[in-house]
Amino acid sequence: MSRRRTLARTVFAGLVLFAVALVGSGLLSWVVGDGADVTAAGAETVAPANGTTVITTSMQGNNRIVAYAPDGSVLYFNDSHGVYDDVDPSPRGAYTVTYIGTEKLNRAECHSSEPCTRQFIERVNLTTGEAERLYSRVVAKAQNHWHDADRIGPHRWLVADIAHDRVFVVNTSTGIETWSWHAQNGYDVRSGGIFPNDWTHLNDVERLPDGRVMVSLRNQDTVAFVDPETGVRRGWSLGSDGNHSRLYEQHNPDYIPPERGGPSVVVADSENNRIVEYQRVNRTDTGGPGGPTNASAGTWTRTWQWRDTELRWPRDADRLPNGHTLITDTNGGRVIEVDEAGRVVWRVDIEGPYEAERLGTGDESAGGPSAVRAGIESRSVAEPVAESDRPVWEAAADEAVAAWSSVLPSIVVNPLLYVLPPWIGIVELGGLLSLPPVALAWGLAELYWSPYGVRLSRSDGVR
Ligand SMILES: [Ca+2]
Ligand SMILES: [Ca+2]
Ligand SMILES: [Ca+2]
Ligand SMILES: [Ca+2]
Repeated sequence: MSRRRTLARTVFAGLVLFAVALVGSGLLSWVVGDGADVTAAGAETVAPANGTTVITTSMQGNNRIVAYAPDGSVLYFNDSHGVYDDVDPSPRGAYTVTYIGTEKLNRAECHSSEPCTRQFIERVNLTTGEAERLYSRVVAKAQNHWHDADRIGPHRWLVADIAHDRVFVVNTSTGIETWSWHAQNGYDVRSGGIFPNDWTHLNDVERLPDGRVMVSLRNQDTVAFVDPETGVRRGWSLGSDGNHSRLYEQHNPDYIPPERGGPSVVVADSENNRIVEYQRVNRTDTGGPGGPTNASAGTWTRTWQWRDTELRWPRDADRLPNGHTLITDTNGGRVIEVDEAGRVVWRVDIEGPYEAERLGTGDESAGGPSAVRAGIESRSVAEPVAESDRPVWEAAADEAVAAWSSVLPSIVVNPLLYVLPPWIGIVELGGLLSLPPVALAWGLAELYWSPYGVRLSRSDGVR
C-alpha cells in the first residue's frame, strides 16, 4: 500500500472522527447539562439582572412560558397550552403579564371538516398562577396562529391577525371590532409568501404614540406604518420585498420616538442573523395623522447592529431604559442582555425562545433610548468585543463556525435548526452535514484503489 494512500485514509478517518465528535459532544453536553429540563436550567450572570425576565418559547412540540428571577432562578413555568407567542407586561401588577396562546382543536371540537386552532389573549399573575382568558377566536389550522396583540386601553386590544393578513382593534368586553386594516389595502398578493395560507406572515403590531400603527409584514421584508384614517404611509416603509440587505424576514420591530432619540426602529433581522436599528433621518415629516405623506420626507439609515457567532434566527430585541438590549436568540437557544459596549452581561440558555420581556422596564422598548442618543456601539462577528481577553482556541473556533455557517444560506439553515432536536446547534449541524460528503469521497477513493475499481483511462496512464 502506498504511503500516499495511508495518508489519505488517515485524513478521511480524522475528518469522520472530528464530525462525530462535534455531534457527540453536543448531545453529551445537552444530556449532562440538563438541557431538556428547563426548570433545572438557570441564567448565567455576570451581574444579576435588573428585574424578572419572562420568556416564551415556540418549537415543534415544545412551548412554554418561563419567568426568571434576577439571579437566574425559575419563578414561574407553564407549558399547558399548545403554543405561546408574544408576552407583555400588564398594568394589573408588577408580576402580571399577558400573552398570546394557541390551543389545537380536533375536528369534533371545532365542528369542522379539518382541525382548527383556538387563539387567545390570556393574563396571568406569575406570583399566584391565576390566569384569565380575555379574548379568543377559532381559525382553520391551515391559517397561521396569532403571534402578537398589544393592549391599547381598558378592554381594547390591537391584534396582529396573521391568519387573515390584517390588524384589528377589538373591545374585549363586547367582542366588537372597532377598526381594521387589511394588508391588501397597500400590498399586492403577488408580493411576499404564498397566498392565502402564509401571504404576509404578519407577526407583530404596535400603536405608536402619534396614533399610527406599525405592522411587521415578515414575508414582504417590510415594517409598514399605517395611518388609521388614510392607510399605508409609503414614504415611511422600512425595508421592501426581497431587499434582504435591509431586512430579511424580520420579527418584533420596536419604535423609539423622537423624545428618546428617534424616530428609530429596533428590530430582529431574523434571516440575516442580526439585530439592527434604523434611524429616520432628514426628518421634516412628523408622521402623525394628517401630516405630509411625501416619500422624500425622510429615509432610514442603519445606526446600530449586533451579532455574534452564536446568533441564529433572533426573533426579539428590546432596548431597555439603561441602554442595554435584551435579545431573544431562537436557534442559538438563549436570551441575552448586551450592554452599550456590546458585551453580554446576562444570559439564560433556553430552547427555542420566541420573545422576552424584562419586567419593570416597560413594554418591549418603551423607555429605551435610540442607539444614537445613548452612543451604543455596534458589534459584529468580525469585530469581537475584548479580543485580548479571549483564548486563542475560542477565537479560532468562532472563525471556523462563522466560515462554515456562511456556506449555506440562512433561509435553509434556520428552518432546519428549528425542526431538528434541540441539542443540534450550528456546530452539531456542521458535523452532521459534513459526514455524507466525507463518507462519499472516502468510498469513491476506496473504489478507485480497489482491484475492481473503475478507473479513468487517463489516470491509468504509463507515468
Ligand atoms: Ca412582548
Ligand atoms: Ca407588539
Ligand atoms: Ca421587541
Ligand atoms: Ca420583547
